[in-house]
Amino acid sequence: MTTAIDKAFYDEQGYIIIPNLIPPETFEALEEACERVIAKTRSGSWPHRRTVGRQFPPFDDSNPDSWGVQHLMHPDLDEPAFAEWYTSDALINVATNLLQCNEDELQMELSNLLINPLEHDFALRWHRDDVRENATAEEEAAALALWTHGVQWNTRVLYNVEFALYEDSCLYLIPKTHRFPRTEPQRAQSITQAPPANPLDMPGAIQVTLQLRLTELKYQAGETVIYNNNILHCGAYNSKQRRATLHGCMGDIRGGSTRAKNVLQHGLLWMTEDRFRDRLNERGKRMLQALIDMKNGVQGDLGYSLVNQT
Ligand SMILES: O=C(O)CCC(=O)C(=O)O
Ligand SMILES: [Fe+2]
Repeated sequence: MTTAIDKAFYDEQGYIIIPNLIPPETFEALEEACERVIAKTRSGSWPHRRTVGRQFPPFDDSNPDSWGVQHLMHPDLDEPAFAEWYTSDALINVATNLLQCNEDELQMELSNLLINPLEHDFALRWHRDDVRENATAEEEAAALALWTHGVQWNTRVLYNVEFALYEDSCLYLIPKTHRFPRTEPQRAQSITQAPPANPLDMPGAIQVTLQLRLTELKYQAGETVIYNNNILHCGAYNSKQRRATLHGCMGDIRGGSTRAKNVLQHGLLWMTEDRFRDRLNERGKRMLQALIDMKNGVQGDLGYSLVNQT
């Protein structure tokens, strides 16, 4: 697949929409795999999930309702479609273009799925994934300057025509805030741990909508927003609106250990096991080795990027 990627737009705005990041021949397998892991998560047989009531890692078991499935490539889920897509030409091409690196420099990171909670609407506060809300403007500027060695994505999976009307409109972000500390009004609305009543009250905020698009009489599968996850963003989850959105990230090794806390806080010990490595293709194995090297290069427990509301 050759999608023209407007890197200049991404660098300036901090996000970019890509219409078709899932190759049509792999779509069905990916969609079916999503349905199965969602069912396991909802029934309680898959314990690694994002719990309603917890905005950030560590997630716990305090609520039976979920807004995400963690660790899609975990061997215990036994769904090879996820690793196949994670290492697909489509995704790798986008990552190497936006990171301006070689394929050999890519680092495997997170592979999760965002789903709608069933019982309650839920929301995340305005945040940057790896900069705390009480950071000073100087601390923000320093953290943002380092944050150029990774891409994060939300890729909408639902394809069935009956779901064609269901958009994913959960993500809000403020373009360009991956480059600048917050303005005073933005700071005032993001210093709190509480989610906003209306995300669009935030100065400069836009709502991102991922749809199933029909162009030239063909459905474009996997509409995606790629974003710098230190852009100021939030999420609002409607329990009535079906969501199945691949949510993951990838880094490049030139970032050294800058991404370690953000990534390792999700609990990635299982990725160091041979039984995971053995299931990957050669490209996947190389990317995994980069993650393991990063993990081995950091001392002790790095803790968590953000604090949950108590
Ligand atoms: O739900 C989303 O689209 C965003 C999730 C998010 O911001 C996060 O997990 O930190
Ligand atoms: Fe986030």
